[in-house]
Amino acid sequence: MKSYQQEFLDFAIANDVLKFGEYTLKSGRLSPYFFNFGLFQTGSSLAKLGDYYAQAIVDSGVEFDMLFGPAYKGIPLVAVVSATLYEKHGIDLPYAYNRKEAKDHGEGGNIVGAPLTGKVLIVDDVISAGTACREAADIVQQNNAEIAGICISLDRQERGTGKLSAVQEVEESYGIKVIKIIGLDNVIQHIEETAKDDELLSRIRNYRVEYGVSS
Ligand code: OMP
Repeated sequence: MKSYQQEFLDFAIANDVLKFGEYTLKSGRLSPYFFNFGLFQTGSSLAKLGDYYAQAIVDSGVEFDMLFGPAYKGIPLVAVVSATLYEKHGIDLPYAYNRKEAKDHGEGGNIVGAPLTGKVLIVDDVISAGTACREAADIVQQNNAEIAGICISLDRQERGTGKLSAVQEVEESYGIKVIKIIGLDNVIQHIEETAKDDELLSRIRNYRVEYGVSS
C-alpha cells in the first residue's frame, strides 16, 4: 500500500467514515463495512479530502476540461477538488454539479455551474455495484459532453452484472479509467496489519467471496 493510501485509511477511520458492523447497501447486499462519506463534516476534513482527490487526479495523468460532482455528495466534493487543483496544482478549470429536482423557473435546467462540455471528469464517493456512477456518466453524455474519467475514494471491488467488477464494467462500457484512492484490498490489508481482528477479517473475506471478484 502506498503511504497516501495508508494516510487516507487512517483519516477515514479517524473521522468514523469507514466503519465496521452490519450495513444494508443500496444494492441490497448486507455488508460488514460501510464508507459514509457524509461524515467528512468539518472544514479541515473537507480540505484534506480535496488534497487526496487532487493528488490522485494529478498522479493519474487523466486529461480533462472540467469537473462534475453528482448530487448530493458530489457537490461539496467537486467544489473542494476544483479549488484544491487550482491552489495546489495550478490547474484552474470549470466545475458543475446537478440538482436532483427539476427546476422550471429562474435559470431552469438541472446543471448548476459551468455548462457540461468537452472532457468531463466525474468526482464521486464510492462504487459498489456501479449504479450511482452510471447515473452520473449518463448525465454527462445526455449533455453531449465526453466522460474523461471517474475519481472515487473507495472501490469496494464488487461484482457488477457479470464476472467483472463494477469498476471494470464501467471502465469497459464508457472506455474510461476509474481513478481510486483506495480499494477493498487496502481495507483488508489495514485490518490485517493494525486491528488483527480475525472475526472481522473472516466476515469481510466471506463478503468478498460472495460479492467480490477474484482478482
Ligand atoms: P452503487 O450505486 O451500487 O455503486 O453504490 C454506491 C453508492 O452507495 C454510493 O454513492 C453511496 O451512496 C452508497 N454507499 C456508500 O456510501 N458507502 C458504502 O460503503 C456503500 C454504499 C452502497 O450502498 O453500496
